[in-house]
Amino acid sequence: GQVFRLEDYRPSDYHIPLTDLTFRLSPDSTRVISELTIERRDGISGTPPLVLDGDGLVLKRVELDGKALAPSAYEATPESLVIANPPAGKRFRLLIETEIAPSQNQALMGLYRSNGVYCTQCEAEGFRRITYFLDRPDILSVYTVRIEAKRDEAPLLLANGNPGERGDLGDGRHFAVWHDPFPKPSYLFALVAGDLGLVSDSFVTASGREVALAIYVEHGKERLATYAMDSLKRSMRWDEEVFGREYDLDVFNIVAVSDFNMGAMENKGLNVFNDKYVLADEETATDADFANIEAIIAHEYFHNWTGNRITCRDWFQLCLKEGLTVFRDHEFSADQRSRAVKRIAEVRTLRAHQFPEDQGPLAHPVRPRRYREINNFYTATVYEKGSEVVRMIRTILGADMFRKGMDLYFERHDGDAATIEDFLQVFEDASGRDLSQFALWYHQAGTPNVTVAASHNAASNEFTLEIEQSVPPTPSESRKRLMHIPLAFGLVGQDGKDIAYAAVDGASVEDGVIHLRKRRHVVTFSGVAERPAISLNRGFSAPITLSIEQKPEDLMFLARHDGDAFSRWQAFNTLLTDALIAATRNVLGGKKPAFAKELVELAGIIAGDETLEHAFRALAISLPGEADIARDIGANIDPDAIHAAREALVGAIAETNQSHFKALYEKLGASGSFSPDATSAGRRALRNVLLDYLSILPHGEMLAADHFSAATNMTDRAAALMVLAHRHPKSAEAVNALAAFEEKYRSDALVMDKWFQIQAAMPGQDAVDLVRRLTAHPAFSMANPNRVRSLIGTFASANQTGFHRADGTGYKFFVETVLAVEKRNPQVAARLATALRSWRSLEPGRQAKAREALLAISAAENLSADLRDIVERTLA
Ligand code: HT7
Ligand code: ZN
Repeated sequence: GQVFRLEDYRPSDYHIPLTDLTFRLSPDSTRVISELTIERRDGISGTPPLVLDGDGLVLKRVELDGKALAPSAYEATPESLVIANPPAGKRFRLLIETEIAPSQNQALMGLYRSNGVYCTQCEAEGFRRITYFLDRPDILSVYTVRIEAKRDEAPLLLANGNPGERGDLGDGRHFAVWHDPFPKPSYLFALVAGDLGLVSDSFVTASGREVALAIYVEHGKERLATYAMDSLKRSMRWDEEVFGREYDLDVFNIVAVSDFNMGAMENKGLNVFNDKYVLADEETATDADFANIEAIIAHEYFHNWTGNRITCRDWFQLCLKEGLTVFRDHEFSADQRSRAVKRIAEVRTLRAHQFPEDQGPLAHPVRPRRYREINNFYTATVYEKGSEVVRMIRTILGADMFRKGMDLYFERHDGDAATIEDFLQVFEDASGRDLSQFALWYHQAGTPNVTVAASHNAASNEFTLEIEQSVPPTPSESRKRLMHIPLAFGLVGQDGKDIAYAAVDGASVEDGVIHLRKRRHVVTFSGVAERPAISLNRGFSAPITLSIEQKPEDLMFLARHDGDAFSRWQAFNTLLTDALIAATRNVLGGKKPAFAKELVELAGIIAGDETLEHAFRALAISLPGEADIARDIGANIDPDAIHAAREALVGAIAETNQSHFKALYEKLGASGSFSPDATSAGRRALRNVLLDYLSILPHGEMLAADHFSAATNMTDRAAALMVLAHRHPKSAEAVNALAAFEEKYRSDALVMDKWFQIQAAMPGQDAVDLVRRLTAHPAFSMANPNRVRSLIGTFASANQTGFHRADGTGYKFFVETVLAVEKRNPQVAARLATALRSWRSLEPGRQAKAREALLAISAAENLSADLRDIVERTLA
């Protein structure tokens, strides 16, 4: 396939200042009439050919300046429309009529139907599946859209911008016109037409303008959009208060659809959402679902300024909008909830998804330099590491200077299709600082490692850190340059307080941050009388791995006393990880895993520490997952040994803290009335982690069954079901609970996704047969991305022992399924296939079988560009 390169970027010869679209909607044959005002770019000499992008299009008519174009004057294929000799004048009008079949569109890109609702998804290159266009993000156009449809089939007609004229067409058809005054790229185009229920509200902006808010959902589900609406209003206020950004249209519409390739889409004034991230009540959604809804509603809303008003010059700049918008939604959630707990959750996600990407064959810079399939670059690196890079800019500049830089960005680039260079420049200009070395975070792939050795000289009252940075090689980047790494730190004294030091030598240290720029720094703090415990990378100030020899007693101390909540969590997590790695070694050596008494007792102390938030305690005592342990072991992975080691530690902690945990579990008791707020959710989280521990003890299945039947919300019910299914799969309690859940929720697709997920993650040999059987369940469908991700995606990415079964049957099933999904939806299939990206870390037997599976996919006939790209890079 074709390779696209950053250095090949050229501005287009033509612009499209105005785009007028008419849609005559019909499921099998929709007509799209596009009337474009086209302008030659200043400075272009002659009349270069006009080459418009298409994808699977059928051309019906083409006119130039009101006259039919002679067949010899253009060349149309499904993939392009070329006009060899456009008019010599500066401006001309081109009319293009295409025919498309939304009902046949299973890839869910372009115009398709979800549950009878017409909807669109145009990012990244879906607009070219609707009409021929300069389908690239630097072509900004003002759109006017007229939609015509049968009134009974589609009483609701929506597009971007503000509503205009509407009326009857006779014949049972009607029309509506929408106008979006803000020039936008084609990827932000959207249209929705169907019969949907409405939740409406309004918002008055800081400058006093009233905005009509609407969320459209399936009829009868309006009540379930309450939390989403509340999240939207809080997001709008927050962006005014924290970034000085106001909303700019008269209306803001959100539509929830049940077939969607990703989470949601920020189309100007008309966000389209996967209904999973809109619909929630306590009966059907977990606390995690509520938190996700809040975060994704905010994320898409924040795109209005970071993505829409200022968009990307080309797709290499994707992180310009995505990394920045993730940073903004992280900050929003931190302000709405507990900042410390939010930060820990972010870091866990980054390590679980981005670190394996950065450390495997699919590694790429936050701003990639080449791609074959842009859909495969909506990655954890672009999004999550992209957000970490913005966070580091704030750490380096400080909050005030960062805000000045952001203000300058909005002022200077409003209406632009911008680049990462533009973004970095505003911070340099606002602060006067040089960010050229820092810019490597955008350009260089791989997770930097920082090695630290500490020593204390009691005679001279000096404390010294020897720090070294290295960046491991990644595909096509064997030699790496030195990075600017902002390392937040504290020296913690015996009273638990940070020690003040007199002076520093060897690196620049500002406001508790060591700025590493060289390969090696020897940093000496003077005036340090007692040996401190060193707390490093506080708040996870840089997305790195740290290698530091720390005494277990120092980590124990930091786990109790570090003034930085993130580092306190990290200290205990490091102790748990070290213990689990040692236990895995024991299992592999045929020995029984053993754990330090102090460690298992400390879990009990943290669980009961009333000075800490419940949610923090829940996170702290949750053991690293099997995939986390595998990642930290790094090579020669045997998932069965890891599973056995982890279960042994669960057992050891549960036994030692049995009565304490039981009392705490009782005390936390079932709640009264439900609230999705962070404090209530934290209480439930702690109680459910305690249930997980207690369930491993004798009669644990009975406790879990009681928890299941007493549950008054989905958080508790799903937690109990998971404990039963994973820890006591053969028990009557598990069988009954799974059946009861299925019976109760069989007609609620989003709740059934939880039922699929729980079973897909059941550890052990039997999972593959179970998952295969479940693909025939009436609630499952290979055509729906949410179902596929819940059952197949969970099995492949969250079931270490089941998927990586030593005999390779997990992989065989995976190959069949990925290829079946690919026939309909290449994008979803390609994403599924990334589950094998860490195959080289497996032990040799599994490694060989995983490789065979990847080869089997790559040998399949008519492989899509999406899947081929992932599989070939994974094998390379
Ligand atoms: N910007 C949106 C990305 C997206 C997307 C990309 C490719 C294919 C389908 C898609 N749906 C949404 C989502 C976001 O980051 O806000
Ligand atoms: Zn986004």
